[in-house]
Amino acid sequence: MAEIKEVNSFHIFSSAYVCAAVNSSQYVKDEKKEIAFIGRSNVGKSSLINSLCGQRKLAYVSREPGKTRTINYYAIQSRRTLDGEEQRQDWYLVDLPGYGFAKTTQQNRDSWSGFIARYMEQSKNLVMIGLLIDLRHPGLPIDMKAYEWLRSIAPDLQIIGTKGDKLKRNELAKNKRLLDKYFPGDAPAIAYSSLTGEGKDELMARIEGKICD
Ligand SMILES: Nc1nc2c(ncn2[C@@H]2O[C@H](COP(=O)(O)OP(=O)(O)O)[C@@H](O)[C@H]2O)c(=O)[nH]1
Ligand SMILES: [Mg+2]
Repeated sequence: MAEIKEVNSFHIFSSAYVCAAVNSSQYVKDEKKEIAFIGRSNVGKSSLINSLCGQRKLAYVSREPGKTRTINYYAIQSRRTLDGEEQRQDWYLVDLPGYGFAKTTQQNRDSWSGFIARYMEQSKNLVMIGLLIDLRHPGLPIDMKAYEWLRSIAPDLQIIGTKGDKLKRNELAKNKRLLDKYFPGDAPAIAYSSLTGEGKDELMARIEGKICD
């Protein structure tokens, strides 16, 4: 008989787009916890959000990435069964604007970091930031810079290596070790693939710890 995935484990059962904030007056402010994702444009952020939520088109994929600087909120409902009792959680997944456009000006960079910094300051219920890094390119200067900066202001940093399916097993293991070396987080890096779902259980377990405590 095929093994049945444990239905009692923590999982997302509902997700919906809420809004896109273009300035700090539009940040969502209520009592719900927030988990935010950040990374270089094209690193696989939208794909990760869709994969976590089990949806295909939840996260907006811009045809001109990097042009829209918005903070996108998704309302998430999750549940788990603990000691025979069902628990539900309401929280937000927050999609932060990508960084790393070679063509962008210093002024654009400053407005990007100001926007994110204001978000961090004002989001009292932000419990974790997922920093996405392409597993094929661990240690890019632009990611190192973002990491150094985030490390000083983020509440809890989880490094997520993306596009794991594009690497061979031994390369994957090697580059994951490099992520841990270059970007020490509050927990070890997670190797993720939105294509195969690899790393999803691990990331969900980490999110559970932040959302349910
Ligand atoms: N093979 C593979 N491709 C991916 C994965 N995640 C994202 N991509 C591809 O990378 C490109 C950028 O992804 P997207 O999620 O839009 O990146 P974003 O700009 O960070 O939101 C798209 O062509 C995706 O199909 C992954 O895990 N595996
Ligand atoms: Mg995106």
